[in-house]
Amino acid sequence: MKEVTGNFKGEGKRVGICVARFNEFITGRLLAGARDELIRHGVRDEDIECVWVPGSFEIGTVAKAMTDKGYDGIICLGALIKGDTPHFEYISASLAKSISELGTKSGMPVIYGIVTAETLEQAIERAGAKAGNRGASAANACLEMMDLMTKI
Ligand code: DLZ
Repeated sequence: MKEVTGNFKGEGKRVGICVARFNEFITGRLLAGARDELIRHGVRDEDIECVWVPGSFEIGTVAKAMTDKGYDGIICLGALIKGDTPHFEYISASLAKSISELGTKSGMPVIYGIVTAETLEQAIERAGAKAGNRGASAANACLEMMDLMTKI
């Protein structure tokens, strides 16, 4: 049986990161985690481009515009924290759908690195504390997918 797998090799790759400024206390840490992971796997810092958007709601629009800018992969980073408004429900469902559609329509890796949390404490846990760093794991998925897409 022939198996096709992606390796975590970032040499020569260009990566675009679309990150939400809302909840920047969390998203700044996701960005740091993603950047560190990409660099440790061979992506050059100058080949990483980060575009800040106001909030997670805007990620889909900007990530779409980024799909034809010559990146090998795009990572979307945001933090949706459940509050007293229904924003969380509206945005989280539509964002997951639009990021997934961007990947299927463009044929390039578009990675979902959105923290969805009930509380600020939960979000902190996923931004570099006891539950890891969602930005770093999104970068890993991006590295694997960028390599995989060159093989299939
Ligand atoms: C308005 C809003 C709220 C209440 N909560 C969040 C959130 O938890 N995470 C996030 O990334 N953005 C939030 N926003 C901002 C919206 O995503 C958007 O930027 C504004 O509604 C402007 O369109």
